[in-house]
Amino acid sequence: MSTRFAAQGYSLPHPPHRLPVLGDIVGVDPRTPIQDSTALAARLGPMFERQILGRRFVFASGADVVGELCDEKRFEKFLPPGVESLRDIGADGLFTAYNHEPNWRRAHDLLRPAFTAGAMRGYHRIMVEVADDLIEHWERLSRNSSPTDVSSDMTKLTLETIGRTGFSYSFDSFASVETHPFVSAMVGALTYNQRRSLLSVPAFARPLFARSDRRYSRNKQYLAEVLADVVRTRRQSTGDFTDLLQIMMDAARDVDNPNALSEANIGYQILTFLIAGHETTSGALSFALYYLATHPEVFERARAEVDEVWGTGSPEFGQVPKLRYVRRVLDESLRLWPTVPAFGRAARAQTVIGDGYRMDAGDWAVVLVTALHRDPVWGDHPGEFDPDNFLPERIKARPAHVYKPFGTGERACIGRQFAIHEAVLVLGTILQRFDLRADPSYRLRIQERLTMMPSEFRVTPSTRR
Ligand code: MNH
Repeated sequence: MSTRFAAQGYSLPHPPHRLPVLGDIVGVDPRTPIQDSTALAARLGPMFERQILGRRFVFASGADVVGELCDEKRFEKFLPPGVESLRDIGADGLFTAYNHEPNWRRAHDLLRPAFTAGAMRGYHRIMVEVADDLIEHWERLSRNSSPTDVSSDMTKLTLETIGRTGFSYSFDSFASVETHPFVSAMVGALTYNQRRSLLSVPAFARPLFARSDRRYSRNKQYLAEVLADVVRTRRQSTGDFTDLLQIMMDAARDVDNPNALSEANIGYQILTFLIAGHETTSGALSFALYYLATHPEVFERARAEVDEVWGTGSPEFGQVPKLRYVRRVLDESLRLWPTVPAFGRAARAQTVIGDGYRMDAGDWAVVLVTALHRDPVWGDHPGEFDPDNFLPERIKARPAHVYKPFGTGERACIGRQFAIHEAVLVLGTILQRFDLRADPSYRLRIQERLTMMPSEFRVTPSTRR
């Protein structure tokens, strides 16, 4: 029996009966597991089993079965191997905590107030400042007609935003052409853990991996240094802070606070937020910009809305959610490329789902969100980009639980409002200021790391006259 699953209080999964099974595929490409499984879902149906390097996975992607898996009374969050492996970095931080770990509830209750719709008001000014840094950067590019890598710039922007809003800590991302070393260390560490979770290397073969093991230690060490610097910087500062870090530090000092977190756990939360708070939004912005740059009629309509609602000035807080069409562009981009492309669900007790699949207590399935978002409920051409899929009447006409970019239930994304406010603000700002030219021969390619990102998608921004 595998101890990693035992840690979540479960035995090894017994996949439901009568599922289409695809035997171990020799040529599993570790670079594209999500895209390959999404293609398989279209062939194999709403629920199927796949062996990946000797390990069984049950994938669910049909609207009906996913609807059932999202029933919180019968199912709960599960950490599939690729996510569980990230516990080496995130431990019992919010994202990677097991449901039964007390620090999950503590941190959730402690930080939840910092993520309400009202709390976004407090982040707005900083988000505008960071968007201004992007404008400055893109105006320089515009003067030289230089193309720029969109995912790389969006990563700078979102890392800056979570750093400054959550921790009053700047990475000075725009000061350098290069991606900040925090990002490379993070991507390296996450990828290493995920690959390692799929490929169980026997001890005798471990020396073959000595180099990547060493690189991993270095990356982990670097993440720990950034973490220490975030905390040290705060301890050395005077002034009134109200950010996530301060909420956690104040609670830790308050002996009466039932949600006080230990110093170690605060560290895991910091890393969790620095990672979860930027990588996902960066991908979402990059995909939205890809669709805007390649769909002129959508671009014009979105820009007309920005001109009408914002005019030429910097937006007030309340003007951001008024960009209804820009929001639909974002929603539709996250439909086609949900940047967190899968999440795990486990049965709380024995149950039957779909047309007679039995799941015992602890059996788990991976919801393949990319495939769910291409279910026939999305129409005859689910692969096509159409922001009007998110017109209110169309949303109402679809069943619940067919759109899940932010997960589901109690363990759904705590940063959803944050991400949406930031992304709509930034897309609006770009539409307001720049024309975008993409290489017409570019075909969307996707890099799968913890999340999905467009790969090598470049635009040349030019300042609007
Ligand atoms: Mn986020 C959980 C997607 C932005 C912080 N996030 C999740 C989950 C999904 C998700 C899906 C649930 C995963 C699971 O069930 O295993 N998150 C996104 C997407 C975006 C996003 C697609 C942007 C777009 N997330 C953000 C931002 C923050 C954040 C921004 C922080 C500022 N997310 C989290 C945290 C969790 C989470 C923390 C874990 C919540 C919990 O389990 O209590």
